[in-house]
Amino acid sequence: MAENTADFLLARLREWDIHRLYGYPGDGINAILGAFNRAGSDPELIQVRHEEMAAFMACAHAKFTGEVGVCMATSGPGAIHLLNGLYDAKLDHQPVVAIVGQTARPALGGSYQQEVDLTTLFKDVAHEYVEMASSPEQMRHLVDRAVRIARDQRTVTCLIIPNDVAEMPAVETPPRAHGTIHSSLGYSPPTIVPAQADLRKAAEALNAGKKVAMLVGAGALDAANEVIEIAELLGAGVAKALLGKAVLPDDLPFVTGSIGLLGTKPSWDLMMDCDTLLMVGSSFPYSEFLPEEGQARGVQIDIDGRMIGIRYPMEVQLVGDSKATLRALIPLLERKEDRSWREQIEKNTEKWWELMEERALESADPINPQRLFFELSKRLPDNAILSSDSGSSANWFARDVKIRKGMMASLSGNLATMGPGVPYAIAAKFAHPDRVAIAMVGDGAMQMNGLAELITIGKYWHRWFDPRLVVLVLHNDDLNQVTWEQRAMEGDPRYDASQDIPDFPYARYAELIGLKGIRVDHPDEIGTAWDDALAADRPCVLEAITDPAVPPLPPHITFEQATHFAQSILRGDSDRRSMVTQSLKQMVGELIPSRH
Ligand SMILES: Cc1ncc(C[n+]2csc(CCOP(=O)(O)OP(=O)(O)O)c2C)c(N)n1
Ligand SMILES: [Mg+2]
Repeated sequence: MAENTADFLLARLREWDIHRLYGYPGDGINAILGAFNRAGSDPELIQVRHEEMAAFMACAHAKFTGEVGVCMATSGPGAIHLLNGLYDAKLDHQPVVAIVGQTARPALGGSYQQEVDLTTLFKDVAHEYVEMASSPEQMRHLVDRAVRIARDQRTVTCLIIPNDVAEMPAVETPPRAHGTIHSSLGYSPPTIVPAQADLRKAAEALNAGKKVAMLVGAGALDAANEVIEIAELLGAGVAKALLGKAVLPDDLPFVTGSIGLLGTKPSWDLMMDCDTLLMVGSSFPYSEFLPEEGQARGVQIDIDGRMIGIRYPMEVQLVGDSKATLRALIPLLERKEDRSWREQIEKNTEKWWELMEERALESADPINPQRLFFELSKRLPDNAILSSDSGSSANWFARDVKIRKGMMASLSGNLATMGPGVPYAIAAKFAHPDRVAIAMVGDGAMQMNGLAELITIGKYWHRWFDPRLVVLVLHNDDLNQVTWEQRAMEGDPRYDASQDIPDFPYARYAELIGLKGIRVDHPDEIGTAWDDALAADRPCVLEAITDPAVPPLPPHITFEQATHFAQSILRGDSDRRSMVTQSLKQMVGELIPSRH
């Protein structure tokens, strides 16, 4: 029997198979912390440096396990700190429960210290379910509903628990009386398959096409075999949205890699030339990278009816599980005998990887960032879990990292917030302590929060069966992604006041707190640096001094972008000389036929 309501809260979470929460203390949740103390280590509380990190970790837990992630913070400031990480989870459709404290009930409404209207604050991010406990009888159904709704809706839910309610004696079973709720544990997701008539319509469109393009996203992560089988039948190429990077390995010849601004040329060609588009589990947003309206017949599969038919006018819209729906489609599809489209895609893709290698091996001052990702690809340990931050690293992660079967990879896809790189890797280690985690992070993101979270790594790494967690830091003293956006989108020169960031010794700092630190400033050292980082007996910060003048080029350059680029030079960009040299070097490979 649980002692008080806080003990019962933890007991109920345990019954839901939740054994780890990420959080930070405060007097709004002291009763819950007391219950943690009594609970031993089940559930365990992982203490972060900032509540936003706890929310990122809960989100990453969901992404890397498929389970519900849980984070916890105190009332007022702690609760407010969670928000950005919770939006990351909400926008990427991850089930996360946030548990926050609140001022004791007798003081509510009294402008009491740290009193914030939390129901209103969380009403947007947790709009599917945000509730405050005002009596112990509610605790059972509040937990049951918060967890179940998070899973069923793949979203964020929130429980607000005033500290005095948490201290009250538990009521595990509410009295059978008018005005009480009698809830239960458990949730099994249904398998949703569209109606046969709709599947037949989809098959008719796909069978009629001569040039089929597939685009897969995070919704297809457990449907790799089906995606491959259908791509084989249809002679299709497959492009991957950023969150779907791990759907298919990059060593398959018909996988054209990522799509969009961070995407590849063969993905661009695939979309521009196709006559049929099959989109599976993706809400990839940029229409200019999809076929023109009317160019292709569209078939879309998504588990969420709200996400159907909003990116491209789709002829057949199938609401269903990607795996089950693709499985049901397979018997209706005819194998395309003419393989010339497929052969063209494979040729384009092969050429692209050659170009990637050429670009990566171009010299820079001192290190060309692409070289780091190119060298990493060759050395990626089996089953590695990769995370990227938002910044130029996301470009190289998307384009240059050759992912293999069995790996996982994620980033903040839809919110595209800075900051998740390191916390995602930490959550990966807690969820899979026997796998290597690798975070790819800019120096701006390290200074924003990554450096502080290295302290969390320092606190916990001894617990991990395999202690290897590598944080690659792109040290370019620049907020580079935005610097290039200022040039290419606005035609503005680099605005030094907003873009320069302070120099900092990332590797030395890692050593100072007991981690391994490696600093590289010469391209010839990169291979050995990765070997050492991946062979280390503890987490490692691999700090690479990279050249901010290497452009994260989109897969094709529009006339408008080229004009803006020229304008930014004419308007006196502080880095214009090296930026022009590097841009030319990077584009040469595309203009001159491959040397291979
Ligand atoms: C919280 C947040 N603030 C600002 C941005 C806008 N932003 C996107 S990338 C970026 C620069 C990141 O710089 P850094 O981490 O140094 O990576 P780099 O691009 O230099 O490799 C900025 C400011 C954002 N996405 N999220
Ligand atoms: Mg930077």
